Amino acid sequence: MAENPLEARFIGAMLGTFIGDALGMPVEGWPPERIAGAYGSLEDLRGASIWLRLYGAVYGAIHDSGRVSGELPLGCGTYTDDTQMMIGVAESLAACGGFDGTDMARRFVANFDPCRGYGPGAMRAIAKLRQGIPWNRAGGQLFGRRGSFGNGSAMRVAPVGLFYGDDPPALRQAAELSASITHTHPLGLEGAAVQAYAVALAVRQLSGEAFLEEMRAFLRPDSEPFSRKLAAMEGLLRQRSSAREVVAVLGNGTESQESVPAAIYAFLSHPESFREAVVYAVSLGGDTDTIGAMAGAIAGAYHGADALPAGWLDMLENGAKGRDYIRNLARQLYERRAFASGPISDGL
Ligand code: R7I
Ligand code: MG
Ligand code: MG
Repeated sequence: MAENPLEARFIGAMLGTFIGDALGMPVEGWPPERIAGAYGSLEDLRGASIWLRLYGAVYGAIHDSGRVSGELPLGCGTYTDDTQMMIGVAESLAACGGFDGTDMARRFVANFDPCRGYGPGAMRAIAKLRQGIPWNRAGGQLFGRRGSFGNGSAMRVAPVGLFYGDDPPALRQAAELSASITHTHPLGLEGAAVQAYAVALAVRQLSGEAFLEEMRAFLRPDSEPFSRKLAAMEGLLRQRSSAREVVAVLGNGTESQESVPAAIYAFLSHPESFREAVVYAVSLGGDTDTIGAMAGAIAGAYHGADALPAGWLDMLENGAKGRDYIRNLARQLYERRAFASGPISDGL
C-alpha cells in the first residue's frame, strides 16, 4: 500500500470501524453464550469464513421465522449506522479543516439511511435537524431533555481521535461537540471523548498499562462509571477472565458507559492482532456491531491498514460510500490534518 505509517493508521482506524461494524451486525443483541454456542470458541471464529458462517446463520434464522429479509436489510459485509455516521464525521472534518457543527449535522442528515439500523434517539435527533432545528439544539431535546447516553456519539468518533490526536484538549472539545449534535447527556459526551482518545493513544502505539495510565489522566474527575471500569480492567486483564465475567463487570449494552469500556478492553486484552481484538469484541455479545466497530477503530489505529485481513476487506461493500470511499476519506483526513490550526469555535 506504501502509505506512510501515520496515514496507514488513519486508514486502519476507519476501515477497522467498518470491519467491526459489519462483523458484529448479524449477532447484535445476542448474549455471548449464544454466539459461542452457534459459532464455537474464539478459535473457531478466526479466519475469513467467519463472515459466511455468521451470515448463513442469520439468514437461516430469518427464513425459519418466516420474516422478510427487509427486517435485516443489510447483506454480508455491509455497514450499519455506526460506520455511516463515522463517514459524516470524517467528511465534515476533512472538508472544513476542523469541527463545524452546522456542516457535520448537515452531513448526518444527508447520509441518513434508516435501513442502516439507527438508535431511536438518533432517529429523532436527525429528524429535528432535517426540520431545521440548529445542530446545538436538537440533541438536548431528547430523553426528557437530559440527552442521550447511547453509544451513538462514541461509535462514530474515530475521525476526531485521528484528526486531533496531537492535542488532547482540542480532541476532547471536538469529541464532545460532535457528540452533542445527537447525545448531550454527560455520559454521552464522556463516552465520545474516551473513545476518541483511545484511538489517539492507539495511533501513538500505546497499549497495556501505559494506555490505561494516559486514559486515567484524561478522564473528567467525575466520570463514573468510566473511571471505575478502567480500574477494573487491570484485574480482568491479569485474570484472563471469561466473556461472561468481563460482561458482568464492564457491560455490553448500547449505553456508552457499557460498550466503550468493552471495546477498549477487547483491544487491551488482544493487543497483538487486529483480527483477534475485533473477533473478541464481537464475542462479548450485546451491542456487537458497535463494540466491534469501536474495537476495530482502536485496533486498526494501532496496527495500521496493512494489518487488516485482506480476505475480510474483500468482503466489504464497495458502492458509492463503501470500502474505497472510506479509504480515500481517511487519506483526505490525514492530508487535511497537517493544515489544521487555530481554536475550535464551539458555537454552544
Ligand atoms: O446512541 P444511539 O445513536 O444508538 C446507537 C445504537 C448502536 O448500537 C447502533 O449500532 C444502533 O443499533 O443503535 O441512539 P439512542 O437511541 O440515543 O441511544 C441508544 C439507547 O440507549 C436508547 O434507545 C436507550 O435505550 C438508551 N438511552 C437511554 N435510556 C434512558 N435514558 C440513551 N439515553 C438514555 C436516557 O437518557
Ligand atoms: Mg449499528
Ligand atoms: Mg450497535
